Amino acid sequence: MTYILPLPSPKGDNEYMISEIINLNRTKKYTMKQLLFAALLILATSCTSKKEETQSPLADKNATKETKELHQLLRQRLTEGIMLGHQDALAYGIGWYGVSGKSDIKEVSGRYPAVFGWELGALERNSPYNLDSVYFSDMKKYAIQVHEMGGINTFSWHADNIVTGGDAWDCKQDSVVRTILPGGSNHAQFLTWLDIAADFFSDLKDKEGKPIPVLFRPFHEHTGSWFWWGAEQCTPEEYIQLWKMTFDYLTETKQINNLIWTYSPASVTSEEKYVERYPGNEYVDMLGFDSYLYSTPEAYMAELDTNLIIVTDLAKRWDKIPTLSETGFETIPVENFFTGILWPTISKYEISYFLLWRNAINRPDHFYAPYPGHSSADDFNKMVADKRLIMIN
Ligand code: BMA
Repeated sequence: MTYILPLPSPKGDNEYMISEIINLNRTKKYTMKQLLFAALLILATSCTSKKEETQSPLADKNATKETKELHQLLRQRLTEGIMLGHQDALAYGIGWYGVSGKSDIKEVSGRYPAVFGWELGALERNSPYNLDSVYFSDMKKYAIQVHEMGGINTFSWHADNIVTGGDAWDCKQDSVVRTILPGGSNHAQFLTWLDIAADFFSDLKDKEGKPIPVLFRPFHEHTGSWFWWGAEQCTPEEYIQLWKMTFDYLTETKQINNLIWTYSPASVTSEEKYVERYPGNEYVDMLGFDSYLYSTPEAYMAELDTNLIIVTDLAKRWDKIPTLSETGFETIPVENFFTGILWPTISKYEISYFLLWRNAINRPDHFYAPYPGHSSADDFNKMVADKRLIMIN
């Protein structure tokens, strides 16, 4: 005897998964045995998904309620649009530094970015300000301000080379990571650096004294070889150990449970390369990559496509959140960069945000967002008029 099985309504991934497994279609006929098997499978899968729903979707199983809520918001926003981000947006811009409420993007468009990038480099040496001259005391205030206005903070960390005392770009020798890992000569000292970072993160509190949830993007662009944690500076195993050690130390030993962990290699050419140094789904929440226009628009667009396909595919499979964690074209020397190159490429994908790098006050030709009077300002405003682009009023 055969039965016609109706196609499940396209709701959850579960149903898609089941339909893939039992190869359903509207007209195919099934035997009683096949139907029983399918029913059992549906039952088993729905039990699993119920169990998963009650568990934290975050890598940090002790993530605070607010961190889980931010994660949920990030997930939901994926279907609504893409958030615009800018590094150091409130700290300085072209021709100004530390003016309360000011932001180059706000000056140009009338709105703030939705994502604000901040940089921790130099925190580890107890400097009062970071390597881009932003006082950490101010950075904390900005991050709290961002949270209060409904924005999202993300932190990178160009930490110094612990072996030479040089900066993050000091790659003269290739054993820095090894010396930091357990048993290594700099392990204990590196943990004191993590203590300092933990203190910083635990100072980010809202008015009620609750920790503000933020994205953390350590050891980024590691598929390149320009930082001491880069591809030629350590093995994949060492990198993975470095990440896991940092994660475990901050989340467990230091109980810093307000971080959403963002994996962010430089752009790659294949999924295999993307995952080669991936610490694992239990250690990561967001899948990002950094990509800049360095050569031709065509090459950049192709690079974006390749990597956006990789992160969105993996994110679907692994239930992670995809993002373009850094991007831009230094000095924006073409007038249609935003509407002719960047936005048409990235808006084809469901990604969380894209972050334009900083408008440096200390390096004249180092800026990635327009400022009033810049030739790309009109083009930028055309881009941000798209309803799928999310900013803050
Ligand atoms: C780089 C440059 C540097 C800066 C560093 C950390 O991309 O912008 O000038 O010090 O990031 O923010």
